[in-house]
Amino acid sequence: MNYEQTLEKSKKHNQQHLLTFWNELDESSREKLLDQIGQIDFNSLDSKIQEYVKNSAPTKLPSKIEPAPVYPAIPQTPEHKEKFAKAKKLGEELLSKGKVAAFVVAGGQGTRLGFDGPKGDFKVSPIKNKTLFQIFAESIKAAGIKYGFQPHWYIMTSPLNDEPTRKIFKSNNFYGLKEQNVFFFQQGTEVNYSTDGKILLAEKDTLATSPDGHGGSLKALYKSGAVAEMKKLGIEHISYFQVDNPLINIFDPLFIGLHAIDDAEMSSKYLTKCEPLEKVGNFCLGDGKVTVIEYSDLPDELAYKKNPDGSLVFALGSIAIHIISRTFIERLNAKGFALPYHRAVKKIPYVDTTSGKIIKPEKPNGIKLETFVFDALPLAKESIILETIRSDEFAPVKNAEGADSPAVTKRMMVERAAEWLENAGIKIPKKPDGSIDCQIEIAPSFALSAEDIASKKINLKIESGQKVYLE
Ligand code: UD2
Repeated sequence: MNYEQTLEKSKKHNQQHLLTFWNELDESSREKLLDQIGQIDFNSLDSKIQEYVKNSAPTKLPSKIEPAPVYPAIPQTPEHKEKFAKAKKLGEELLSKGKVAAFVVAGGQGTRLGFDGPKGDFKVSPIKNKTLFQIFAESIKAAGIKYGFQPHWYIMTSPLNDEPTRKIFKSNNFYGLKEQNVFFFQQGTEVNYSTDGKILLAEKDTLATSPDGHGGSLKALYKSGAVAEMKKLGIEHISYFQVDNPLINIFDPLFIGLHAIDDAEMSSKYLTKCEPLEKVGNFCLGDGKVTVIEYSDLPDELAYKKNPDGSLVFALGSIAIHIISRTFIERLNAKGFALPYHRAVKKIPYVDTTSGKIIKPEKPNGIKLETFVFDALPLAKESIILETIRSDEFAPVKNAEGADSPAVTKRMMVERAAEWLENAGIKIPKKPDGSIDCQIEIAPSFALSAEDIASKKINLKIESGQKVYLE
């Protein structure tokens, strides 16, 4: 679109303020601005603003919300026992044939942690101070060796952190992975709005934008060519995880196998919530479909609802661990699909179109729209949910202090390592209150699971206060 066409389109949709500074801009700034405005989908803009930007009503919930069926972590019936054994074997086979890729969403900003830089570069391991990226990379490499395949890792960044993320990998020699097996791609962005539905300018020639949420990964995987590459490589399943959780079991044969045996398109792991309002999504059956309702959207009466035995009816916490079939992403993108937007009221710096000055607001002044990956679950023809155990697989680093802080994550890393060793008969020194009286860090190259340790028959004596690093 040229200037006249852009002005006309913008006027038609009440966004002509975007061209306020046209006369002040040089040729390249003008081109840049026209290009950005040209990327706006004006056909859907008005309804999007009406439905999501101006409308602060809570997210629409399904009319019927029921607990979702799940697989427990430990099979309880003979049928399940048999199925789990088969699934695990199948998962191992799929892994050894290189049919599964790792995929981390790392486009977020990590604002709550107060860490300046890509969150994956945050140092978190208790003894060696390894970063999240290093722990994931070492786990991926170790799984490749364990199951005998060439592991591929897909990393989604955003325009905010793409360059620094790539640099970090380069300067760390890809943490021992093959450079050609690590595929970076950027997620999309969404423009930001004032509360009355005007798109904000970040600069006189630049629209205010932000990453489009981890739901954007389902489009970005496709658009970036990652999915096409996977197809060429024979990769069928994608192991999706978040950048903040160093305990993630990236290549879990049981989970992969159950997903494959049940012909699922998108599967999830859950853990039992530790309290009704824990800040994790809730797996439910929404109008008969597996659905996640975010903690902030689940009505209190459901969050607190109890079974006769006192347990929570809606106790299935979503921890953002999924297996996604490659063909599911292909199917969604070939037909075109849209995930619902979630609205966040934020402080967004903007250019005041009257004064031309950049305003850095002290209070939230605008709207960012994001999509969430779990909103794709109801679009899947089949979807399974497998229980995982918190101490085994979930210790996200989110806040600088308190719950989900680095201190908690480090402690949980030590506790998991201690439990794995204890299971293998190694004595762990404890304080009188039962807490662990030593530091232990297990490198992924040494073991990826309790089973790995048990099979090693190690002989180890740990003294109180000792630091033990196993690699
Ligand atoms: C997420 C889930 C929550 C629970 C929890 C577990 C949502 C809305 N909630 O909460 O239900 O599962 O995690 O830890 O997801 N990211 C991107 N691009 C974006 C935004 C986020 O890549 O545009 C990545 C981000 O880098 C991180 C992950 O998505 O790896 C989660 O983002 P978050 O920290 O904002 O999610 P949180 O803690 O609100």
